Amino acid sequence: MAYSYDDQNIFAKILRGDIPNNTVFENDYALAFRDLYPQAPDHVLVIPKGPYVCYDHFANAASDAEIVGFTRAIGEVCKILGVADDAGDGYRTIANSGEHGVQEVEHLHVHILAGRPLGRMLA
Ligand code: D5M
Repeated sequence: MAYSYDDQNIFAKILRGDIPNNTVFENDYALAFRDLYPQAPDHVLVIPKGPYVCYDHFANAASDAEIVGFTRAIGEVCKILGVADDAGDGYRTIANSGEHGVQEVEHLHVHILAGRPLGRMLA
């Protein structure tokens, strides 16, 4: 079944400039901004600019350019946060999807958490 995208979700409004955000990085295909309710000293959300609900939607429907641009944005944010390469202390990426993934906002977003030991977490 295809995904239906609700363009009234909060991240669509951020992309349209209807509500403000604390931007960390932007390119043609992605926007990265600080999470409003940070769970770590650095907590950044990276979203594609296209209308994708979750990761599998994006991975299956987005163009190669969108996928590359989005992935590069994650790499750039890691550099900006100082967690890229061997020099950094590490970080965690999470993309919650659907009901079981407890996804609140139905526009794909990858969380990047850094700045403290994050503990072991697989679920
Ligand atoms: O996470 C959704 C995340 O989105 C959650 O960590 C809060 C964050 N959030 C909600 N509204 C905003 C705004 N306006 N700016 C920044 N961050 C926001 P999920 O993975 O869907 O549970």
